[in-house]
Amino acid sequence: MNENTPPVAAREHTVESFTREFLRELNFSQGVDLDRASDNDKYLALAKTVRHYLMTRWLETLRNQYTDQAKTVAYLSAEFLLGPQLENSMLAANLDSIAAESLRGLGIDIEELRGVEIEPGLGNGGLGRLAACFIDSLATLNVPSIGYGIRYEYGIFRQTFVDGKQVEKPDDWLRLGSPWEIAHPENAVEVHFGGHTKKAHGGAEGARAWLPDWHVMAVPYNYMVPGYRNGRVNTLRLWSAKATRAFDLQIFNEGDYEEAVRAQTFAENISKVIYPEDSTPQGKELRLQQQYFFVAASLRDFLTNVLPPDYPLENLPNRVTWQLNDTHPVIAVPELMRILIDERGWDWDKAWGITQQVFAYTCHTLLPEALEVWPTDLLGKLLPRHLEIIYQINDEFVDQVRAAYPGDELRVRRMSIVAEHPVRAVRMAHLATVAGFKVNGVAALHSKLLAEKLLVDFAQMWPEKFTNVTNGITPRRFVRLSNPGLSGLITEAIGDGWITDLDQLSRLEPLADDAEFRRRFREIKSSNKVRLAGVLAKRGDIELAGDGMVDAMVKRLHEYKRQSLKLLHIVSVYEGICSGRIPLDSVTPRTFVFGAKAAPGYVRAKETIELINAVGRTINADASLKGRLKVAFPANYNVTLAEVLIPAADLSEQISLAGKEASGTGNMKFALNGALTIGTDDGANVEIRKLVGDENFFLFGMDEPAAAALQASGYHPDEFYESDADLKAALDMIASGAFTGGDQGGAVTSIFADLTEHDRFMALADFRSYLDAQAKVEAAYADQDAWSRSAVLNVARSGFFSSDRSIRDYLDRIWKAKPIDQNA
Ligand code: Z2T
Repeated sequence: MNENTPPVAAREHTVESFTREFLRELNFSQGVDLDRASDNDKYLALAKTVRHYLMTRWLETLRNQYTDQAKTVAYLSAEFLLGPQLENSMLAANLDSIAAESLRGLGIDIEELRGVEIEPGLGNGGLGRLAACFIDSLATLNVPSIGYGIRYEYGIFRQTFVDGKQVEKPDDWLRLGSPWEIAHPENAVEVHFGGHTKKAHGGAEGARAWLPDWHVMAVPYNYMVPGYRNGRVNTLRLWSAKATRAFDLQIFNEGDYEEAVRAQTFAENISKVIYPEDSTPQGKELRLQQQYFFVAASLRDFLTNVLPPDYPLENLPNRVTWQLNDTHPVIAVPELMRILIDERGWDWDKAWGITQQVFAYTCHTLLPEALEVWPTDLLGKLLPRHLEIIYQINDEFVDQVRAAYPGDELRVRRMSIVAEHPVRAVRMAHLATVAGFKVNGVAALHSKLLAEKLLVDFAQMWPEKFTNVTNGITPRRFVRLSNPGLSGLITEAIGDGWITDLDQLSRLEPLADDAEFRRRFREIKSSNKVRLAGVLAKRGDIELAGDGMVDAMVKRLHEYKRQSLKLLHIVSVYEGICSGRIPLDSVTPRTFVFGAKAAPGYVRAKETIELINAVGRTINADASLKGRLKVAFPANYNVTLAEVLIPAADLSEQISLAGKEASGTGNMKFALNGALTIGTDDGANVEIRKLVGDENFFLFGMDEPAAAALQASGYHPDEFYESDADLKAALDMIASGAFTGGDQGGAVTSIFADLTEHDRFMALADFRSYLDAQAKVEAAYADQDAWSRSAVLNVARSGFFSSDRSIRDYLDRIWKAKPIDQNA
């Protein structure tokens, strides 16, 4: 790029100018005039207009990235769950009111247009959404950074319910075109697969030649990542697979047209669809292809397009940290080694010395079954050279362990990157931990348990490698945009500095004691409930229990998260009403809201959904419970729905078995929007409770040591079933078929049997304590004014959970990179 490129003229921030640009887009991009324009035309024209306003800043940021030579954070993630882009872009560009006024002048309702946008669902849940929050904060904090990921043609499936059962539909999110991306086919990168290796001619000692037998092109699509009104627009670069001309031409020339087309489809499948498992990887070959595909393209892109030509890679650690978002991108480690040794001719030790300084690894789980392991058969077939490199990394590592712990062969076997049983396989978390200069967990408890349990051997060997960075969420999207009412109230009280400095929320503390402030807070909550009710009514005829409590449990469906425990609570209340144990008029009016997708192959999770819907159907049909109890389970929970649900919630359910949820980030969103949490001592709940105070949090259940002890001593869920009459009554009611039209088979038997016989996540053991905590919730909610006080204190004391703070922690503890002073 030419340093003397003149800056592009910025668009004028006026209504007139905006209107002119908008109409121009409508006419010249969409090819329609206003009278004929469909909502989609108008949405696309609006989106492109907004994008044009940010374009100058984007070009400027890119130019600076190239000339400043600053250390860059490259965030490698297989998922970026971005959520809708329009509003966020308008907010960042400070165009929200100008755009609204401009469109109003043209007789267009901007709210309608918002409804047209299909969110890019390029993630499963927490991990993908975290990546999206992080790039928002990186841009807002003025950190030179770039996100690298995959442009899946189909995002996370669209969930529908048929007879209460989950049915997945493809998420064809690109069908109407996406105005937020710019393709750069001219920058496509070749990515190779398969074949074999042989001794290199010449080259360094240990260099090998890789003779791959197929390849695909990785075509980059750039997305803007605007900082909040700070003039920085970073880049998110997502890769799409495209068959090469050579690939199909060769076969075509051999005369086999059909085979040529098939081959093309095969190659382009790589970025076709996201794997829908959250925390339980499937170990499929296509997934490994996806991982190597985006990682190889990203490293190549960084080395050739971000670094200047002939950049001495000895200095790489001064220019980049490649942050590995879980193990999905860990194949980057042998890829960099391959580049340095086989392509650049470095010797092994020099290459390893640099490699060990540029990668850092974030672990997101504590479940052993969630750790990725790739059978060497599969890895060797797809990436033969990488497997050789991994073996050599492991040989040296194992020697190091033996030297540090002579005679401790059990330890060597536990730590080895290559496992021998049940099949020979590469443990990606071990590779990441060996290669990374830092390993972090995502909440204080998680990081502690990582170092004491899951990765204990590594933490003993390299204690200084291990650190914590507690997750966070972006206050721009999850407060400012999604909760305009609360944002207005906060800004009126303390100014708008909180949007980029969330600790300022502490200045709201005194207002918790201000009756008028609490009244207005309640008023906002209740109008947020009206907004939610409108959306739910449209989305599937779902009703709320009047203006009663909104009690929300939204997250992926997983046994460890214990949606089944929530269900037992609901059934217990219903059973109590039916049996007369609980007087109807003593029950707090409440809507239990669920949002949860189950991985398509996760049978127990799907059965749980079926049962929740069955219980919901029964309760919702009971006329005597109208205005008192409702179960709302809208299908297809996603970022768009989160943005209307969370601001309306009074109670946040965070009820995983202690020691299983790495962090949680939904928990933070709820607290920041003034919901109180009922939760276990798990993940980031621990930190939330400490900050908001015990009196503003409903804690229940075993803590991690207690849970581990019970598990170790032999857990017998039937003992809880037999000894707790309410628990037994609830489970028996389910088993009787009361919610399933008398059917006692299928999901009913399966879940009943599992809970009473196995109950891996000890829901039954925590049931009584959970019920007691729910009783406290009801008592507290009866005093609305005191509840609001607690809610306001939750807001005031949750500033810590800004992803801006998380990013500052990464900068200090891991990246050693600095924000750029924009005005310097
Ligand atoms: C995921 O969303 C999470 C962990 C995973 O472990 C995989 C996926 Cl796709 C391999 C979640 C955690 O379950 C959650 O506790 C955490 O808050 C989130 O990642 C972000 O760190």
